This record gives sequence, C-alpha cells and structure tokens, in this order.
Amino acid sequence: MLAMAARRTWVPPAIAGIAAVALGLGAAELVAALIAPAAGPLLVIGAAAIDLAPSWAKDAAIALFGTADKAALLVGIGVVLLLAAGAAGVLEARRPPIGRLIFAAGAILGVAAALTRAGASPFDAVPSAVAAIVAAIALGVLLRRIPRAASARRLAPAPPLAPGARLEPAAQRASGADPAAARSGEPSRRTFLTWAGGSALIGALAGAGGLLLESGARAVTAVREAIRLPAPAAPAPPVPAGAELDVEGISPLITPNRSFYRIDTALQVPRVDPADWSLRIHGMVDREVRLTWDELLALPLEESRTTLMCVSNPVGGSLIGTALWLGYPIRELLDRAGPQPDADMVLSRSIDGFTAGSPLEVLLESDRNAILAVGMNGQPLPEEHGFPVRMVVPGLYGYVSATKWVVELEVTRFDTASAYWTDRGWSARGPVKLGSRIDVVQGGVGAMTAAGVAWHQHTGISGVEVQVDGGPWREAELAEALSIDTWVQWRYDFAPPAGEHELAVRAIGLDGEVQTAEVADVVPDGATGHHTVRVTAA
Ligand SMILES: Nc1nc2c(c(=O)[nH]1)N[C@H]1C(S)=C(S)[C@@H](COP(=O)(O)O)O[C@H]1N2
Ligand SMILES: [Mo]
Repeated sequence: MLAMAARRTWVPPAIAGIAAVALGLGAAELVAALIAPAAGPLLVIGAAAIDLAPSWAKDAAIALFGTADKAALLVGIGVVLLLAAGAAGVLEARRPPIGRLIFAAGAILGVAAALTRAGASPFDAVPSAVAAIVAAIALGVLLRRIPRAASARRLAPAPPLAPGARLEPAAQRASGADPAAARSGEPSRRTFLTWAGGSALIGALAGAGGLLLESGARAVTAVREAIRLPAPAAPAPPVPAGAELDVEGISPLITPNRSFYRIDTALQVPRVDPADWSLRIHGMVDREVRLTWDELLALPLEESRTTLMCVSNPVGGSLIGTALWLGYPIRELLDRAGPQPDADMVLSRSIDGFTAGSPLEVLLESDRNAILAVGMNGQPLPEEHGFPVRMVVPGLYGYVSATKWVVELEVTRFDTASAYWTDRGWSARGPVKLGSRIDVVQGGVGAMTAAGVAWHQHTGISGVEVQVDGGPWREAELAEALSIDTWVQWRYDFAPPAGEHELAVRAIGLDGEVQTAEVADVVPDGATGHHTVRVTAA
C-alpha cells in the first residue's frame, strides 16, 4: 500500500479528497440534526436522486432490488460520492481550485435540493454549505500533509528513470521510516495517513451521531403526522359572517399555523414523543397528579379561539396571532390536585427547562379558557408551537403563561418561585394590555380605507377610533367579535386631500378603558402607545 502510493501519485490526493468529504458530510449531518433535521445532506441527496431519476430507472431499481431499493440507492449514492470526492482531491492537487469548485458545485446542488422541497425553511440551506466549507478546508490541510515524495512528481515531472534505477530511496524517504525526514519536519506518510484517517473517522462519528439525532426528530414528525385528534366535546361556535371584514391586507381573523409568530429560547425544537409525554402536577397540592397523553386525549376536550401575544411585541408589531385551540381546562386538573390555600402561582415547566409563572387564581377561573392545548387550527400542535402539549391562557402574555412542550405544573408562590423571564428583568405578572394595530391603508385622494385589529384578551373590545392628522378621534367600523379572548377587526374609511397624512389608532375596552397614548417600552411588562403610520394620498 505504501509503496503503491509512492508510485501512484493520485492515490494520496484521492484519499485526501475522500477523507475531506467524509469530514464535511459528517459535520453537515450533525448541524442538520441540530437545526434542520429534514435537510441532512444524505437525505437531501437521496430524495433529490429519487425525484430526478427517470421512471424507468426507478422501475429497474425496484425490479432489481425490491424493497431494498432504498438501501441500493444509498449504496449507489455512496459510490458516486466516493468517486467524486477522490476525483476532487486529485484535481485539487493538480489544478487548484478545481477540487474546491467541485465541492462548491455539490453545495449548490445540495442547497437547491434542500430549498425546493415542500415546507423548506431557510435553515435547510445550512447543512450543505457547512459540508462544502468543512470539506474544502480539510482538503487543503490534508493535501499539505502529503509527503513530498508523493507530490514531487506532480510539481516537477520526474526525469525518466535510468534503466535499472531503483525506486527504493524515494519510497523510503516518503514512508517516514527515514529518521532524517522526520527530523527535518517533512510530513511523513504516517502523518498523512493519520490525518486522513482521523478526518474520515471524525466525519463518520459526527455523521452517525447526526443521523441518530435526525432519525429521532423524524420519528416524532411521523408520529405527529399520524395523529388524529378526537372531536371536541365542546366545539367552538362557527365563525359568524360579520366577524371578518373584506379588506385586502387586513390580518386574517384566524392566523394560519405556518404564519403564526414563533418565540422561544429553544435553539433546537424539542422533539417529544407523545408516548413518552406526561404532565406532573405537584408542589403545594394535596395530592400529586400525573397525566399521560392517552389520558389527556380521553378527556372531554374543548375548542376556543384565543389571541396569543408576546410581551416583546412593539407597538405596531407582529408578535400576535389568533388560533382555534383544542385542549382541556387546566383548572380541572388543578382541582384534582387540590391546590393549598396559601399558594398563588403555577410555575409551568417545559421539557427544555423554560418556565412561566401564572397566577393560580387566573388558571382556576371558571370562565377563563386556560387550557392544556393539543390542537391548533384543526391540527396537532406544530412541533415549533409546542407539540404535543402546551398551555394557552387568554389575557396573559406568552412569557407568563403559554409554556410549550409543557411537562410540569408546580403549584407554588410568587414570593418563593420565579420564572425564566422574571429572572431576566421582566415583570413577574404579565396581563395583556389593551392594544390596536393598523394593518393596511389603501386607496387614494378622496377615498382611503384603513384597517387592522384591536385586542384586550379576556376583557374584550367595545370600539376602535382613528385619528387623521391630529384631528378628532372618529369611530371606526368594528367587526363582530368572536369572543372577549379574540382580537377584533376594524376598518375606517376617510376622504383625504392629496399629500401626506398621519393616522393613529386606539382601542376602547369593554370595561371602558381607552388605550393610552403614553409610550412605554416592551420591558418590563409590555409596550404602550398608539400605533401611528404615515401615508400619501395620490
Ligand atoms: N418552552 C417554551 N415555551 C414558551 C417559550 C419558550 O421560550 N419556551 N416562550 C413563550 C413566549 S415568550 C411566547 S410569546 C409564546 C409564543 O408562542 P408561539 O411560539 O407558539 O407563538 O410561547 C411561550 N412559551
Ligand atoms: Mo413572548
């Protein structure tokens, strides 16, 4: 092998290419497992190969390999990758940067394949890019460690050998067996093979780890997709026709799952298999309660439409959305546990360690749809919105109530326990503030329409007013409210002269509160002030 490598100068660079690609793909697979489990390079390449293969090839593969066709595909991909990686190594050694260009081309194909798959996210581009960058760097490092003897001939073609000349001295020098070579700092063949083998091994380990993690994530995705949620025992009433205004650009009354805002501290979305999920209610209770997924689904589930909002939503911001939730009232479960009289807080805990502190009395209110939710807009919760179980509490900001991937409710006290964001400077209590937003202003001189939403969860909205150019506040048209827990759409028609105009909006609560003009930052307990926009009538 060693002597062969000395004579065949393409062998070490080919080994370098293969080792570099192994390291790159391994790193990419690990990165994919962490941020984009559907975009691991092997999976993406395999899927693209299946999509792109002509149907006769697919038929032939199935005829030839039967149910092992996927395995055969992977072996085929492996062989092609091996050849391409070896070729890239050889080309990079002879005509740089052709090898690295081959890696770049592979990355472009990988990114394209990842991004054009159904439901792709921008993150899906990362693993392929990581693969190419790591492979390119590793290839450079490895090529530099190829012993001179093996690379000498590519730099300067060796003179023709004199008849009868022997190769021994060169082979010996390059093998690293020559102590003089080792002393001179010249890379030895053993050093090179150690580096190449080490890269390939690390790549294989990272790749195996990544694939294992990804398969866990994909298994949960498959479990979620197979779930059929039970029909609600208490369905939400149908949406009345008057609840939705016909204005282009207004927030839809119900926010689709795919455009629902997402806020959490999770670098990697926790993957929780419902079969492993349980909720533990403990702390200041008469008896601890445990609830499994099957037990939860067997309970009479209720539907409710609740607007969820983040305390970090600035005036006019988009961290707010409304969904049809399916779940079970938390108060029923707390009643089973029997909270002690001096408790005043429920500290909910996510499987990833996040905590939220909600007032116990709010969760116990009989007319508050504070629920353990399993469904969102007719689907099992999306993984990034807390699958399989989260909390939803109308009237409280998300950070003090809406724990996703919830696994624990600890009944405790505000003066002894504190939650994730409370420890970071945010208020311990987070009731949602009365608010409104201008979504769109359209039209032109003499006929403009402004429209948007207003909310005060669990209080309700009685009116919305709009002010043009600092003039008097005028009443906007209000759509029918779905409930006091849901935002309400509004529209306002006006007839501006040509030029620039300033519009402001304010909401009025069912309790008579008028939305304050006083400007407050989001920290520590939510922004205030009127949403104001400038428009030009032309
Ligand atoms: N486990 C967990 N749950 C969480 C959070 C979090 O960081 N981790 N963020 C909370 C915050 S601040 C908000 S506003 C809501 C957002 O829910 P959504 O991402 O489904 O819109 O989730 C809450 N639940
Ligand atoms: Mo939030």
